[in-house]
Amino acid sequence: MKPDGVRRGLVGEVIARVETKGYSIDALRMLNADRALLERHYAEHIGKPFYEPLVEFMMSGPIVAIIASGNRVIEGFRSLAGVTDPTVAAPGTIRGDLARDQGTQVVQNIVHGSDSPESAAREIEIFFPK
Ligand code: DAT
Ligand code: MG
Repeated sequence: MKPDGVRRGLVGEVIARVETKGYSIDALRMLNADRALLERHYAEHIGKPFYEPLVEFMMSGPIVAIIASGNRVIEGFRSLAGVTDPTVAAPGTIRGDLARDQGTQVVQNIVHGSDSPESAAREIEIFFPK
């Protein structure tokens, strides 16, 4: 969960959607991400025009890192989340129901979701270091 979701009191709502879908919540951690952590997390976006606003936004308040599990959970969570742009994310999705364009340089869209088993493993290591 990104800072906008936490600020708006939507942590419970998002977790409920994940649990209601049938996935398990295996770990939860609230934290304030720093630049070094976000540089690792968003390495693929370094150099893009929205990278710096994205990092600033992600440092603007606490976030909640969650490990969820279940068959095809990566695909299933991305479906629950909806597409990146909340204006066009389908109603019924987290982004479609709970977010909108705020006129900011970076899209504020409540949640991040890993996009492959490899990125999930990498991101779990970043947010839940051994
Ligand atoms: P997603 O979060 O749907 O996986 P992404 O990995 O392409 O999307 O981008 C990461 C975040 O960066 C995204 O949630 C919001 C922001 N973002 C992506 N593309 C953007 C754009 N064209 N303009 C502004 N912000 C953008
Ligand atoms: Mg992504």
